[in-house]
Amino acid sequence: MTLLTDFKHKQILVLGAGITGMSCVRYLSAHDLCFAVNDSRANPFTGDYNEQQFSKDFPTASLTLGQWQSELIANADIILISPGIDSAIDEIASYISVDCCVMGDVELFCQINNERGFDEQGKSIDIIAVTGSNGKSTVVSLLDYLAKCLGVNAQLGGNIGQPVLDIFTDEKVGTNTCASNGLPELLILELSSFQLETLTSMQAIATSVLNVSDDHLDRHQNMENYQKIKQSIYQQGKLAITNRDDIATNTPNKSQPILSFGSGVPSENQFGITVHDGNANLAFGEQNLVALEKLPLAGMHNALNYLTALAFGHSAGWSLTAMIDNLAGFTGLAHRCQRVETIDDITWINDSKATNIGATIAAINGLAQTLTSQGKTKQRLILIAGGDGKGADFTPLVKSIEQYVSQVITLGKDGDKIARLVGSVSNSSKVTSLIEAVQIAKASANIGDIVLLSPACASLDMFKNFSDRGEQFITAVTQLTGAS
Ligand code: UMA
Ligand code: ADP
Repeated sequence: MTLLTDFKHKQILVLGAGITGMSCVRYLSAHDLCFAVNDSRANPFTGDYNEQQFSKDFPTASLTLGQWQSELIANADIILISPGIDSAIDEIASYISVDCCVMGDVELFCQINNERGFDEQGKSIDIIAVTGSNGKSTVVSLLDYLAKCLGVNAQLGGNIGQPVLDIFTDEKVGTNTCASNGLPELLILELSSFQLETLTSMQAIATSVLNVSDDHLDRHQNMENYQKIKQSIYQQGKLAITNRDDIATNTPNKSQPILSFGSGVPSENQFGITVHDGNANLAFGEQNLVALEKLPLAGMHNALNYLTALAFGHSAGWSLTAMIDNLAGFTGLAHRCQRVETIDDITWINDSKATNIGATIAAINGLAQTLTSQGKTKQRLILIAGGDGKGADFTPLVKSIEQYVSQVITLGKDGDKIARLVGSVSNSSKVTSLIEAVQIAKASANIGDIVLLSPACASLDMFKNFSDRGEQFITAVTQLTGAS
């Protein structure tokens, strides 16, 4: 019996009606399956979409909003749970029956994909999968860019914002433009720790944990647990791509084939960095690939992102030369250490996507290398940070701030925590809005200084999301300083 035939006899509940939940709804509906949907939010939809439109689009599906429905949860045989929902909370966990199968959308996608691999008529989609605390979106987007340059029929999916089930839904309803048979050859998959919690059936060509630093500890309780969830990606792939600079990215399976990257000089069959005549290069074994100064993404963290993408491409059989030829064409993603255009000779950097301490440390350390001294005046780095810390311990930030930051402006739910920690090593001021933060930074910055928005926190306490925070920063900076 196929998975879908089995589903016809089951009570299916979709928990969550956000991006993921709605992709499950579209998939189930395209395959004529009956299901119910429950979201604890009164209005989980994006844009103008609403309950009336939902009823028109999916007339046979029942939709309950505003609170968890214990009866629906208790009666479900299959629960398709969205990543943002913690299935361990009492209102859900205590009602799930022992026979119920709780899975995420990526798990369902992988089960269907594996089934297609066994079926001689069908063909499964190859998968490369990336997780880690930081750099996921940059690495998968770079890989997607390279795939396009090299003529590989690939598609991005997962935490980057493109739910994977849409690939099979689009094939079913005939809207996939990707390939002649309606499917991509390769899925470049970004996975969050939330998605990995419900994933066991992926069979990827290669997987990687890019790095591990404090994040989402409000959900995963402690670092040990968080690291274990991240490392569970390795048992679901053939090749493990690991970071030599971060032992937390090692695979627990000692006999698994490994390809590694790191900031040191690479040994044979490793990716790394070499320095010749003062110039740093990306390298593979003894082979120098390209000088870092020729590539647009700055900082050691981005050098590592380049190396990871090359390692993944290599594992998929792409030519190293062809990848290197195209590497410089990828200019990065918005809200990741991007310069705001102004005319005030102060460098304003929008790094709103820095939602954890690892990203903020990478930004501070990277930008500090660009600060220079002119005569007696040394350029300074002013940091704007704070928001929802998601239970993180901010202590590791202190060293970088003490070394490189002359003033910290804090805001948001956990702004006080940061201010208390750094108060003894740097000037700090607390504000209640991003506009105020920009005003204070402008008042104290001199020509040549850098003002960095790199919050080390999620944005949801004050903004719709990290993009909204980044856009509001750009608007405030542009209004106050004038655009070029
Ligand atoms: N929520 C409720 N009640 C519900 C359902 C959700 O309160 O009934 C809350 C969640 O706790 C969460 C929010 O609503 O705060 C959104 O949760 P969701 O699971 O409905 O989110 P989706 O809209 O389906 O988007 C999810 C990912 N969101 C999360 O994991 C929180 C998106 O990643 C992802 O792009 C999308 O699926 C497609 O795969 C976003 C994210 O912030 C970018 N990810 C985190 C990160 O990168 O750090 C993990
Ligand atoms: P993710 O998808 O994992 O959140 P992004 O590529 O969106 O990663 O980048 C998020 C933040 O992390 C940005 O502030 C970016 O500058 C920073 N960053 C990117 N790559 C790395 C890395 N390899 N190590 C540390 N920080 C990084």
